[in-house]
Amino acid sequence: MSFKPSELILNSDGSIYHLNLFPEELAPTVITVGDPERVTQISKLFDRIELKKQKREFTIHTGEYSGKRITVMSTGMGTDNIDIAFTELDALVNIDLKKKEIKEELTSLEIIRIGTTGSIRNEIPVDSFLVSEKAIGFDGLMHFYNASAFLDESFAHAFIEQTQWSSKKAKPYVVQGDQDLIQKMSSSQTIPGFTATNIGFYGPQGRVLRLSLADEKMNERLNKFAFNGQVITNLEMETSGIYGMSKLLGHKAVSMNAVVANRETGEFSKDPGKLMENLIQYSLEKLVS
Ligand code: R1P
Ligand code: URA
Repeated sequence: MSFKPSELILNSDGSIYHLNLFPEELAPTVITVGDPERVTQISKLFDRIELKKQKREFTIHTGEYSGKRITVMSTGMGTDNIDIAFTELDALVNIDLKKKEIKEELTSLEIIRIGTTGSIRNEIPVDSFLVSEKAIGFDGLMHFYNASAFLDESFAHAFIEQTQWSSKKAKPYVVQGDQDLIQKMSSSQTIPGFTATNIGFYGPQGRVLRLSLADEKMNERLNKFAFNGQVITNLEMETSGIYGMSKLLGHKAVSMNAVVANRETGEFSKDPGKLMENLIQYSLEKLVS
């Protein structure tokens, strides 16, 4: 089967539509970050940089760190961008862009998100590192795909019941990260977490500035929720999409979080820049260890 031009979209030079990249420009290990400026913060630690590209929110550098070829790219904020970024990353390795056909032999990428998060638990303080073992997505992305084979339905069901989740919102979905990669990136310096991903930073994460919330008790209910001994630890905006798209496409993913805020204590990191710098250094070292 050959893809129609409207489905697999290429730029006039033959690169993939949004990422603006050619297959040979992508490394087998990909670090994704929300903030385009974080790409430079990471690639400046590389021993060499072979490529720099930028289109929309996607800033992409490919280079080498301690002998490992790595692509670092920004996705901007939210799982809507993750759908685009991950579909095109996969197309770069698993679709022959010239023949417009799926390759017979598929390649699995190693993908590491390095991002910020807000803890919803007293015992997970600001300035700590959290590795997401699982994610619960409130974003609905997985419901557009045939993902039933790996979504944890009993967990999602328990969550809906316990939190009285409104049916006006997308049905939550529960998905795991890659166990091997999680293990590789974890240590005594990291806290294991169960991450909730939502579609916004303010109302969707229970923040009130000038607008009142549809459910003022949402964060309290998230905090109280427990199933099979597991509790939700933190809130951010990409991990469920990253884990879901990776499972669908056959890639390995882990989400590394710098805890910049604690929603229980009301604290925010006094030096989020340094915290991120430390998480980047930690993650790069773990990746090549
Ligand atoms: C919100 O401030 C952003 O920060 C977190 C959230 O997931 C969202 O993208 O991640 P990044 O620091 O990677 O952007
Ligand atoms: N990123 C988020 O999405 N939420 C927070 O509270 C902090 C960082």
